[in-house]
Amino acid sequence: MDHWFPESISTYGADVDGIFHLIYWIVGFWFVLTLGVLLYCVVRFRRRAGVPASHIRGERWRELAWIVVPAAIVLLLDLGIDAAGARVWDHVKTDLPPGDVHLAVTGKQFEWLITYPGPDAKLGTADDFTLNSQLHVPAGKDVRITLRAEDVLHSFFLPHVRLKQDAIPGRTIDMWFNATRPGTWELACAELCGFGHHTMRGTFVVHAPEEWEQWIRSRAPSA
Ligand SMILES: [Cu+2]
Repeated sequence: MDHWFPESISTYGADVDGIFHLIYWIVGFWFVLTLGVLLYCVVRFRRRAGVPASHIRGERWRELAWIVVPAAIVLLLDLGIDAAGARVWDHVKTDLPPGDVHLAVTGKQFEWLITYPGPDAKLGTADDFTLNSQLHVPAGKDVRITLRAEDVLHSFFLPHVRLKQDAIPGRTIDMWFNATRPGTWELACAELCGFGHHTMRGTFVVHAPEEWEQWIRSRAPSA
């Protein structure tokens, strides 16, 4: 079933996919089961010539059990999904590591402004530089991104990393990921943000660690 998804290249990608599959199989099982029972009853108890309908008076406790027992099972399964989901949510969205590399990203109509710290690895200094919709990171490092929006809602989306975060005007939101596989992937805006929304598709390059320093130095403004 993994062919539904783009390749996963982040440390937590498999955890996020695991939650999807957990929900998929639980909901899928109940869907098939309930529709199966329904179809069975439709066929088994259909009207037939010469067979009179039987009169059933009903039994309160048995009927209650039909409702209460499946409801309890579904509730327990839901609590299981919540517990598993909360574990992954905390790891991805709540317990942010400080980050080996820190970038600032601003979404605006219609591009991502991505500010890099330059060779000194510090944001807010003279060697910072900004690129349009080109996200570069080193492989195997915790990347921390401070996200803002300049005008309307956008959504910063790295499908291969399994990271999606809304960018909200007036708010500063931190997020993180660790991309393990070098290559060129996709950066997208996942919130319909206006007429040029589709042009917010950018490139996302994961550099091998030894290439990274060199890349940062080659792009930094010469002092
Ligand atoms: Cu957008």
